[in-house]
Formats: sequence, C-alpha cells, structure tokens
Amino acid sequence: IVADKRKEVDLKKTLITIPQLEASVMMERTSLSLADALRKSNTGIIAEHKRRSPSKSVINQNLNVQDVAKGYADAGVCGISVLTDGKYFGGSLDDLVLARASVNIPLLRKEFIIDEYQIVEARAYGADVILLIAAILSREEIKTFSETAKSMGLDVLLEVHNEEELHKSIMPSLDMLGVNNRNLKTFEVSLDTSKTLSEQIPDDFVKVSESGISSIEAIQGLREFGYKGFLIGENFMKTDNPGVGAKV
Ligand code: IGP
Repeated sequence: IVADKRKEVDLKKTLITIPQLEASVMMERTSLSLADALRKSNTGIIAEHKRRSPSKSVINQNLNVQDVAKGYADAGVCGISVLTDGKYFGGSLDDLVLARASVNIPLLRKEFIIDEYQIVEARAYGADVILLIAAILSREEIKTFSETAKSMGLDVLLEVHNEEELHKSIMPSLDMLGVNNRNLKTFEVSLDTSKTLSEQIPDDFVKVSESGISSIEAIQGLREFGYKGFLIGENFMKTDNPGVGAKV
C-alpha cells in the first residue's frame, strides 16, 4: 500500500502543487474538532463511509455519499470518517468534498498518509481530522505530520495496533489515540486489542476504538476501559440505510 501511495502522491504533486492547494477557499473554513465533540458526547460514534475493503471486498456500492453523510449526521454521530483511498477501498477525494457539502460535523480523511502533501490536500478538500497510522510511519514522520496538521487547524487521530506502535507514537501533537482492533496483516479482529492497550494510553488523549464494533454491548464494554470514541464502518454500511444503525 505504501509503495502505491508514494507513486500516487508523486504524480499528484505534478498536477496540483501545494501552493495551489493552499490557495483553495476551503483553507479559510473554520475546522471542527472531533476530539472536542467526543469529549462532550456520551455516545461517541464516528461513522464511516466505506464501499469496500480488502478484508471483505464489497460492502455497499449502491449508496451515494451525500445520503450516507446526511443519514449519519441526522443520527447524531460525533463525526464521519470518509475513506479516500481508491484502490483498496473504492473511495476518493470527491467523496470527501461531497460529504463536506452535505453536513456540518467533523470529517475525518481516512487515508494512508505518507507525505505532507496529503495533509494539505485533506484540508483543501474539507477534512477536519487526519488519520496517521503508526504501522507505516516512523516517530519522526508522526511528529512532522502531526505538527503540520495542527498548524493547519486539523485534529490528529493516531492509530496503533500494539504496544510497540503505541510507545513509539506518544507525543503532545496528537489529539486522539485510536486502537485498531483489526490486524492489518491477518485481518483478524478482536476487541481485546483495545481493552489490553487502554491502560497504557495516557489520559490526556481521547481514546478511540476502531473496527469490528457491531453492538451496543460491545461499546458499553469498551467504555469501561476509558474509550470515548467508536469508529464503525461495516456494521452501518452493510445496510440499505446506514444512518438508521448509527442512531444513538
Ligand atoms: C472501520 P469496521 O470494521 O467497523 O468497518 O472498521 C474502521 O475502523 C476501518 O475501516 C479502519 C481502516 C483503518 C481502514 C481502521 N483503520 C485504516 C483503512 C485504513
């Protein structure tokens, strides 16, 4: 994936430069904080727009992103995660722009970020939050990328899957720490991943549990371990009306 992204970004840089992205009127928009929304919420749902995935192939190809985003917002979720990766998840930056045009709640650009260019792009296409994945970044990269994002008014969600990634990543420029319950190599999902790692996450970060969450009971169980945010995709997207499942 990282090699694909490298190629994709290098090509994009020749088509639209960073100064061109920075000239977008979207850059002047006041961004919305997902971390704040989660701190204030007593539900904590972050609902994801996800057409397909490497682990499950097709999830739902029949819906339009505006309807999905509106359905999620009407359900009262704290934020929406929009997959922008095309090759593996069938998403695009168009999805992000269309979601932005449809709702006024925090939007997370769900992407494999390996270059600062993608952070400027996230802001220019209407995102409020970026995801950084510890498994594909060095500590130095996490530091530069998160500081760049903060300087542009974006929140940062850092994703880890194990103790080593967590310890490598902890730094003040992160807002939220997400534990991915899905092992990105084997696709196996276990909510115990979140539960085991929770005590090692310092209290100043908003804790988010990601993937494989499919019931209220699961959410309640995770809350007992200090989680305030719950990133849910497939469980909502596999239905005809994702907003109904997201109702809180
Ligand atoms: C959502 P699920 O199991 O509810 O569809 O998972 C989200 O956590 C998952 O899509 C995800 C992801 C990622 C996708 C978590 N981290 C990194 C792509 C890249």
